[in-house]
Amino acid sequence: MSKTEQDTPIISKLADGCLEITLNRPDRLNSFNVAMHEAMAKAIETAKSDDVRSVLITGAGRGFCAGQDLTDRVFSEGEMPDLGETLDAYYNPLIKNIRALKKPVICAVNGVAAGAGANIALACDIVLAGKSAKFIQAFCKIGLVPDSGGTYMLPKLIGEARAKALSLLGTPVMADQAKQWGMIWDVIDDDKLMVEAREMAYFLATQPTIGLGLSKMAIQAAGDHELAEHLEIEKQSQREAGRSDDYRIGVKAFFAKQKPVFTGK
Ligand code: T3D
Repeated sequence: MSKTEQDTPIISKLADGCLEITLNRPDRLNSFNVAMHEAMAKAIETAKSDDVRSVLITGAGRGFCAGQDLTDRVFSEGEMPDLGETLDAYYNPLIKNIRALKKPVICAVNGVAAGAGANIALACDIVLAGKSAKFIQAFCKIGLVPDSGGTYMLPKLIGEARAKALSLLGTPVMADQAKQWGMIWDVIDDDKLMVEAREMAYFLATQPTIGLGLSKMAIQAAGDHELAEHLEIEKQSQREAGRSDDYRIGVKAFFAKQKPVFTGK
């Protein structure tokens, strides 16, 4: 890591259509302060560009992210914080942006993911975790409520019973358990996590981006509609995908028995 990178709370690198975003405050387990939020917002803006066809989010050092930096939350007697302001300004836009990116977002959880850190990971499309990683809804330990989409995603992913127990007890969930419950996609040996996560992210950056983005959006919208209404959404999505260059490229390559070279258009 260069000297400049050491001093920057978010490292973002674009190569071959894949934007790799590294949370980089390892001494504080990559917890979020304002500077890191602002740098993250910039990285997510970059992710919206058509040049970016997949995104990989990970953390530097031994942790993924410990949520809010609590050193910024030591209040003087009588001071009454409005934590809704931070959610409005930073956490909520981040989660909405990750979900709205019309391209795959992979999260490589390289260590502990606590508080908002856990829920930022769960907002991503494909979550890979290192064997030693764990997920902690740490909010209850400090009198708060799971945010960053935690109370929305957890019941969807693992059901209400587990979501409530994790949120009320703050029990850590190890990577293997998270996979078994369907909270994440896969568990990888710690020393192979980044190799496999990059392999997946770079592969996805070569795939038909429009179709993948539409698939992501349709799946995310599924819970909001009746079947008939949702079939309409699929129809519209298929219409749009069918007009993409990559659809034509895919069909042509199929009949030519060749590997398709998708363009993301
Ligand atoms: O406030 C708002 O704006 C509302 C939004 C809230 C969103 C939230 O995320 S609230 C929840 C905040 N996060 C937490 O409550 C988690 C706090 N951290 C922990 O519980 C533990 O650190 C972990 C379970 C994550 C990891 O434990 P362990 O034993 O592996 O590491 P450690 O020794 O506790 O932490 C290592 C260092 O990181 C340590 O610093 P030191 O003693 O070496 O100088 C520790 O203080 C620091 N650290 C860890 N988490 C945070 C942190 N520093 C600031 N803020 C943190 N969240």
